[in-house]
Amino acid sequence: MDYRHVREVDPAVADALEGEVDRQRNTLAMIASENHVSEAVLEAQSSVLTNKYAEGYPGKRYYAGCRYADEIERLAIERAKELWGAEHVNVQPHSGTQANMGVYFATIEPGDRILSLDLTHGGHLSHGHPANFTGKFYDVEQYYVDPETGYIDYDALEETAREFEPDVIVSGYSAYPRAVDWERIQDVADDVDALHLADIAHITGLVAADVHPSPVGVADFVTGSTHKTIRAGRGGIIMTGEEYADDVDKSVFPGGQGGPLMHNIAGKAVGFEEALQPAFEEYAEQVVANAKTLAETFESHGLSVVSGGTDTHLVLVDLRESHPDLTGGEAEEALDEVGVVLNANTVPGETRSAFNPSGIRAGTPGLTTRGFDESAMEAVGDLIYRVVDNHDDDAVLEEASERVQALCDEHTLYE
Ligand code: DSN
Repeated sequence: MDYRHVREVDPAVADALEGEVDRQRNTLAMIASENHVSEAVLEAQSSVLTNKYAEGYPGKRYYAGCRYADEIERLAIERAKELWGAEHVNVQPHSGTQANMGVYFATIEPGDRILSLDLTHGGHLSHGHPANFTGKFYDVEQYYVDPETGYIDYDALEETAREFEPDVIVSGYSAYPRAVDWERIQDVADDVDALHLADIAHITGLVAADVHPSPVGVADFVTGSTHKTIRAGRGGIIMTGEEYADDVDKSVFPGGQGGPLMHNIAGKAVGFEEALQPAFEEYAEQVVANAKTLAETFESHGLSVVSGGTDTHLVLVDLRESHPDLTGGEAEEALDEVGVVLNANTVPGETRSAFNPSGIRAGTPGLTTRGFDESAMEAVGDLIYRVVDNHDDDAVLEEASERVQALCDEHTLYE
């Protein structure tokens, strides 16, 4: 990758950009929400569309000169409809959180009630956390996973919904490794006269490839991010039925955003086109197969995997049983030192703080993009275990760094 124009103007930023390319090439990106987009998506995202204002929607813009912006946004919408089977799609949200905001602003008023999964059990900030606008604007109640099984406690969710009478029930999660029973949650929502928002940010790609059940056509609203498992341009997306189309569109623009990031929408269009190819289904299947292998490898070493495995792209490890004196933050740091980049994460029944929790979360989308298969993933799982188990042994860390470099060299990126 060549940043020669940046270098001429700004060597400091050019150095950092080249450093980042180097970092991505020579480390294992296992943050579950990250991936490596193709060079085609990168080109589209860094295109001249960054210069263009296009408030409004295709065919109904507030500025002139939107011919190509219209063409690209229409392509992104049509491809998204084909990928997820949605009746109506809005590709303008700048992020997954902005997509959720678009749905809330279209449907509820400040003071209304949201029922969502607790953050420490796998929920998301934008589902009602007190530090987020959702926690400040709305009256929020939480549901939980069963602490014994790690699966969503659907019966308790139903009971809470009857007592709390929410206006919106949010499903879809950021650290929940199991398939979600969208129909069950929709039934609860129907029973208590609530709307159902399914946030598939993490699993958009898995749903598009049919390797995870789809909430589209089940939930009233489906939101997602476009740069995680779907591997397209960075941003968010909202899918809904025709009955909510106008409200959602008005809520995104002019309700919550101004000019759409047309260069990112170009990146979304290109990534969606890639995801429509048969190879993407193979990719998504491999993402899940790799995550299952990772979970099995961890368990074979005696690490406690939340819910006993995974149906998705992520594995959540609770370190408290196997390594009671090691925090997730310390594990994250030791792994980062050897080039395995993942994040410390809260676990169900968290006893430490959100800043230094008891677990680690590992995802397989990035490594699968680099061509890692089950046997390579087993090697990664062994390596992670060794580092966690010997986090203060310099010789082990040195050997692990060499192994990471060898794996990166075998699975090249952005050549
Ligand atoms: N930051 C993302 C994650 O890691 O889950 C969600 O926004």
